[in-house]
Amino acid sequence: MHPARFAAVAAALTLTACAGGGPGGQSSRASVPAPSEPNQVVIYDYKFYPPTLTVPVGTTVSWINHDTAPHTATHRSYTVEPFDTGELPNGQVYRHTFQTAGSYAYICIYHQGMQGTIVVQ
Ligand SMILES: [Cu+2]
Repeated sequence: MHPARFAAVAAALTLTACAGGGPGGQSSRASVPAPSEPNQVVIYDYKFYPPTLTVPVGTTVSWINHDTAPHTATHRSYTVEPFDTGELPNGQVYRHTFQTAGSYAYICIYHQGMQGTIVVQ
């Protein structure tokens, strides 16, 4: 339909990818927004970035939602390190401090193809 428009979008994606992680992360950017704090998982375009985050014991990990759709980061466990952001609206941040080493897989309960893992060591 509009090949010029597609070309422009592709060029913008390439440029922002090459530019790397600058400050800010405004919504006009075509690439994944930069984290707003250390050890943060960015929820963007129905994915968790990075999909696997490795941190030392005692680290506070946060999730921020940059999609207009609400998401969750949910790890159901009756024993070790349960966490659940609940419904996380756009722009909201949830934090969890990991006290136990392990590998914690989590999903978005609304979009179960969204999967991430926090590795605590
Ligand atoms: Cu989701």
